[in-house]
Amino acid sequence: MPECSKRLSSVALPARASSRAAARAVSRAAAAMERDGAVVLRGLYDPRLIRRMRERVLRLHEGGALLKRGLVRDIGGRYAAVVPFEGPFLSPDFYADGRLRLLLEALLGADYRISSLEAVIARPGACGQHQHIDGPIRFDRRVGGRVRRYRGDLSRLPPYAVTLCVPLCDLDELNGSTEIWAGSHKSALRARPPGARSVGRDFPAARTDGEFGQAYLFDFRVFHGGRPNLSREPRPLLMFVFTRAWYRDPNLLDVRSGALISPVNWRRLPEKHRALFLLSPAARRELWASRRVSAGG
Ligand SMILES: O=C(O)CCC(=O)C(=O)O
Ligand SMILES: [Fe+2]
Repeated sequence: MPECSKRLSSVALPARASSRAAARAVSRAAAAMERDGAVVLRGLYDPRLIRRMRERVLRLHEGGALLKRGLVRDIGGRYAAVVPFEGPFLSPDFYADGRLRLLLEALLGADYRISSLEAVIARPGACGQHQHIDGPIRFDRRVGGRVRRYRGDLSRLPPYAVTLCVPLCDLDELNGSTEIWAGSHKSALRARPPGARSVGRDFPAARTDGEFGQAYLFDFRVFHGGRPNLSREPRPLLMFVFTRAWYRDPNLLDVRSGALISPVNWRRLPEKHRALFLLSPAARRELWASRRVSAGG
């Protein structure tokens, strides 16, 4: 494991999105995302809101429903499960905070979407996660029975997906934060992606330890991995993924959607926020639905 030699930039967000100070903080955060592929955000959410989200996630975890109904992956004592937009997660302060919207628009364009909301629970004893990126884009083809890899360099592309991590507890040495190799997002889409050893050599590893209330945002292309949970408590972390409107997260290809909202709650969403949820099944139009159509009409 490489030495942890770097701290990520940490940006304090002022209370009001419409202030000059907010615009400056957002542009500092966007610059850190460009340079490091990750940034720590302070003051994004009211700790009371995070506490309500923590209670809900832990209740779903302890009762078993999170694992049973929402499971997306479960590896080495760490599982990720979809969390529906209900209760505290339905608060616009959570999904459409004005400062967050400004930052996401600066990274992903004005028509970005919510791709998924997951909780990642690292159980006591969970292993360290292998170093990975969350969603590569590849343009392989098969020609004459042989796979042809795309040889071009895509490393200068702007971001197409980002994850906002909201720890639902303090993160420390013992319970395991997310380790992020700062700056490595620029290398992930090279014609030849780097291996773990060269990522460890070329980019400093930064941890995201911090007190309850901080959040961190990272580019899908940055190399990262969850650290082991050596404590006696589960470590709950929200991973809230936003994407450009056209991008589909390969981690979700075998589940119906990672952005779940009931039809009733969808109809109750403020009109101005509905487009954020267009990837959820409740928002999608049915065409030729559930009716057998005979050729004769
Ligand atoms: O558990 C963590 O800290 C990170 C999890 C993660 O990167 C993932 O599940 O893709
Ligand atoms: Fe990941």
